[in-house]
Formats: sequence, C-alpha cells, structure tokens
Amino acid sequence: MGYRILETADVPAYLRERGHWDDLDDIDVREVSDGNVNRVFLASNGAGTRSLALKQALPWVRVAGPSWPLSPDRSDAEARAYQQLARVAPDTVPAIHGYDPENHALVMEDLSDLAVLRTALNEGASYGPHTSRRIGGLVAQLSFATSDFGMDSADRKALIAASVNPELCRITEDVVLSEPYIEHEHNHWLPELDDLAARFRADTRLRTEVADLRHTFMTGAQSLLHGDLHTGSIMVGEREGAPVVRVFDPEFSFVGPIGFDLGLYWANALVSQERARALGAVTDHPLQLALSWEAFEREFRRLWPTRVDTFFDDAYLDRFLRRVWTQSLGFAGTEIVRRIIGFAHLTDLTTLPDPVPASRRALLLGRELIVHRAELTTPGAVRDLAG
Ligand code: SR1
Ligand code: MG
Repeated sequence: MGYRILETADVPAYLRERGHWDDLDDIDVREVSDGNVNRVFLASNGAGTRSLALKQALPWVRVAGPSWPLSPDRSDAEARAYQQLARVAPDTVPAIHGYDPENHALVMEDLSDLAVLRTALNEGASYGPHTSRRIGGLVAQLSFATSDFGMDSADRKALIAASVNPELCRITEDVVLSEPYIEHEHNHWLPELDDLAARFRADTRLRTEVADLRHTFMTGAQSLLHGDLHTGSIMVGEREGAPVVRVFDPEFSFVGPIGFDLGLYWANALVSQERARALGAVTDHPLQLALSWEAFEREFRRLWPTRVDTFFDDAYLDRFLRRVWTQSLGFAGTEIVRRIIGFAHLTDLTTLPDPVPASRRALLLGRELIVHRAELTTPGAVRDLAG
C-alpha cells in the first residue's frame, strides 16, 4: 500500500489493521506531538483501561513543515536504538509493541502516567536522587555494550554500518555544532543578546574549539548513542511506589562519541539550574552533573572486567574516562549555546518572565565549558563555575 501519513482519524483503523487493537471498543485518539521532528498520537479506549502511543516519522521536520524535508527512514534508526536499549537497560525504555518500516511508525507503551522531565522541572519539581544516577548508569550500559570493550571487533564494524544515520547527524552537525557560530537563517535570539551572539560569531578561539568537538562528533565512533538526550527525551515518575525513568525519542541514534549523550544531559541540567536561579527556586540542580557522572563512571568501571579485548588495560580505562569527561563538558557547552542563539530554544528559558539574565549567564557558561573544558577536571570545578 505504501507510506501513508496518518492523521488522527486514521489511527484507529491503522491500529486494528496492524493487529494492535483487536477488541471492538471505540478508540479515542489525540495528537500529542511535542518534539521538533515527528508526530505522536495517543490512543485509548473509552474506559481508560487500555492505551497505546503511535509515533510516525513525517517526510519533513514537523515544526518546519515541507520546507525542511527529512527522510522518514530515520524511524529505522529509532527502532534499532530501542532494540539495543531494551537489550542493555530494558527498565529505561518504553515497551515497543511493533515497528512498521513501510509507514515509518512505532507503536509503543503509553507513558502519559509519567512526566516529561523538562516539564516537571519547569513546574518546580526537583530531580530527586534517582534520575541522574539512572541516566548516568544507562549511558554507561549502552556505551560499554556497543563499544569495542563490549563487542567483538567485527560485530562492532557491522553495528557502525547498520547504525549510520546521515541526515540526523547532519542536523546536529549544523544546528548544534556550527550554525550558532556563523550567520544562518535558522539562528534567532532575544534582541538583548545581540552583543553576545555577535561576540560568539567573532570569537575565533571558540570557533576552533567547536570545530574540534564537531570533528569528534563526526569521527568518534565510540558507541551507540541515544543522540538527543535532553530533558524532553526523558520521562520520570513513580509506578507502584518505585521511581521510574524512561528514555524515548532516540531517532538521532548513531555510533558516535559517548560524551555527546552525557553532554546533552548536563547542558539541560545547567540550563534548568539557570531557570531555577532566575525564579529563586534552585533545589538539587547543582548536584546533577556529579550524580550522573559518578553513576556513569561507576557502572563503566563495574563492566570493565568483562571487556572482550584485554589489550585495553586499566591505565587505558583511566585515560579513556578522562577523555569522555572532557568531551562531555565541551558538548554540554555547545548544547547550551545552540539552545539560546541557534535553532531550537528551550522552554526552560523562553517561559521565564524575563529570560535575558538567565540566557546571558547560560551563554557565558556554555562558552567556558567549550573553551576551558580541559581545565575543568572535576564535577566540583563545574559546580563552582556554574555558581
Ligand atoms: C531540526 S531538529 C532540531 C532539534 O530538535 C531535536 O530534538 C534535536 O535536538 C534537534 O537538534
Ligand atoms: Mg525528540
């Protein structure tokens, strides 16, 4: 039948056709698309006892429309990433009920009993002790399992080949890792930030450091990444009295530098901290970078004795982890900058009564993380810098 773009009214028949809904209940469907790129629907029965989520990749960037075409094949990368995540950390991803490559559609568990981490933080929630630890542990589990430490060399080459995701990598190379530092039609910012945006474009030292990170992103095939691990890709809550963390939207997944996932998570924590500071409501924000890094390092070291290639010795592990740390800081800086003077801004800042002071502070922090990442050797040093 070919690829059909599904509208809300098409979803009940689609779910029945695909065998996801075999009883005769009415199916209520609402579109809940929130991310920049894809469409998401929630389907439920009238009694509210059954529900599913359906995510479809459109042939363009959702928020831009047909003027920004994008192959819907990105859903293949997402389906593959979910399989890998389910293999190494099944408790951190939604249950996937089916993938339809022809229609670029995933049917999965409805997570709407949980909250998007960004939304919860914006509404004043604290992180709590669990979330950042689980994210750090998850990044370690995924990255170790899909690195040359966790996989046979030939299998790894096959994984790299199977995971190429050129169009979405190109988006990151552009909107995160170059456009904010040049004149580009995608960029926009508050008029009160004109001076900083111009200063960043003229800052040759900053540009060279971003070029270094961009090249690492393009060439550093260390492990399978989520690829877009910001606070809008994480859901949190409680089920049966236990804390729950779920990661979703891995369509940017590819084999790249581990620090990119950690860096995006850290950037979003630091921006959330700036929001909280502006509102006089800082809670446990300053702890999150340390909690996630320590959990990452602890889990990676725990897995190290299981490595498949023992030519990599313990001293190399120390060196490797130091490099991941430093690169993560740099990527965190680029994510902060692009969220303020690049294409996709954050509600953390845009919904503040006066976003200017927090945005200025965050931009300057982002620059410091990029330019001085090699000198910031501990979570405490970053905490002092972020204030
Ligand atoms: C054109 S896509 C812009 C951003 O949205 C996604 O969530 C990624 O973060 C991407 O950079
Ligand atoms: Mg997304």
